[in-house]
Amino acid sequence: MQIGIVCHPSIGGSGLVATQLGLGLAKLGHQVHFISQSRPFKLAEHTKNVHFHSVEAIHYPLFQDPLYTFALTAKIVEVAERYRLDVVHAHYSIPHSLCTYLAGEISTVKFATVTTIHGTDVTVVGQDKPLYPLNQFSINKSNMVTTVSAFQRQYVYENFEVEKPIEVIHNFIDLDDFSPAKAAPSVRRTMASDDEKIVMHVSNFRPIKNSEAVITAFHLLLKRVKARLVLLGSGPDIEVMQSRCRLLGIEQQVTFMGDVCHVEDYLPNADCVIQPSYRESFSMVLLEAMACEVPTVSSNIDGIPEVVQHGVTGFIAEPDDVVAMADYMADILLHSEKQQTMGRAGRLSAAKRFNPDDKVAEYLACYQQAVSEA
Ligand code: GMT
Repeated sequence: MQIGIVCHPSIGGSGLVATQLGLGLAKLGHQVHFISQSRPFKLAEHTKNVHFHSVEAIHYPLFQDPLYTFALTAKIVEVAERYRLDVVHAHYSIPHSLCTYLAGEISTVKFATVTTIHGTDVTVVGQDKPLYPLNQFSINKSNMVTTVSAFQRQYVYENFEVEKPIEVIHNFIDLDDFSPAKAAPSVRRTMASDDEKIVMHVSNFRPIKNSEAVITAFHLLLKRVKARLVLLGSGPDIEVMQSRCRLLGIEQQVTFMGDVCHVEDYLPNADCVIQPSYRESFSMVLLEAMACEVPTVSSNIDGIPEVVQHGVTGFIAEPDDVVAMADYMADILLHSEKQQTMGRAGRLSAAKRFNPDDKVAEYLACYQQAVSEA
């Protein structure tokens, strides 16, 4: 098939899933065309069967903004006509789903459309009043709609008037990429001293990630375990977190790493991952930790219970129950056998339930159905 994939290129779950999917499809021999503002951060150059089409902003003195949505729509039309695309898959509905629909109306080559809803495109951004009807319209116009958890599907049914069935295809993980075998003492030593346990948190530090609970639970943990909190990523709440660390007098035990392109080099060195988000349609971070044999302590909201098996691969609690989270972390960090058993169970679960081969096959079946319905 000739497949177009429209995604956000920056560091984040939806672009990552789109990239992994495209690479999986290319491995099967399909021609995959990524259409995005810049090269998705995990998309290497010169990959067989993979093409990257950059969306150039439209600059004209009359316009105050670069008309990105028009530029994207025009690029989808151009790629569809030039390569005779069979299907265009929009990851994250805003603005990709509507641009894909418009491109389909304009293009002289007819292609099927698939939209994957990733989370904040319907729970946060998608709830924005002016955007809501556009989002609902484009979701309904897609030939097929998928989302990443059963929770997320139910959310869409309850909050949007959706006329068609939504298929759940869970996210997936490459177990070679995310592996305990990548744990490296040299990397670990850059983050913590030998006698410190490493608690890791990976985030875009937006309010829904509940950064405050990370710091408070870690502060409670420090009363029982010698540990270091390593924070990967950047975002608007970073400064608040830094001042909270200073206020609690724990700044020497917390390392802010900033954005890293290769989370897989850091995660296997962690002893436990904390993720107390208020919203999480799935949480790639938790799945990545599981693949690296790192037990997780997280909130129990949205799609998380579909990923984490409580008491088996990690522990879940109410997002603001910092006492429970500190207790769970202490339980993991003070009992190395438990840490190992849970870690192994996590990787096993990732291999069984979130396997790339199975998920790529599910998306392919979805494309075939979309083509037959277009
Ligand atoms: O978590 C974010 O804020 C980023 C967002 C994204 O679009 O990259 O992540 C969403 O999609 C990921 C991939 O499907 C999911 O693993 C995340 O749980 C989801 N985030 C939310 O629902 C808040």
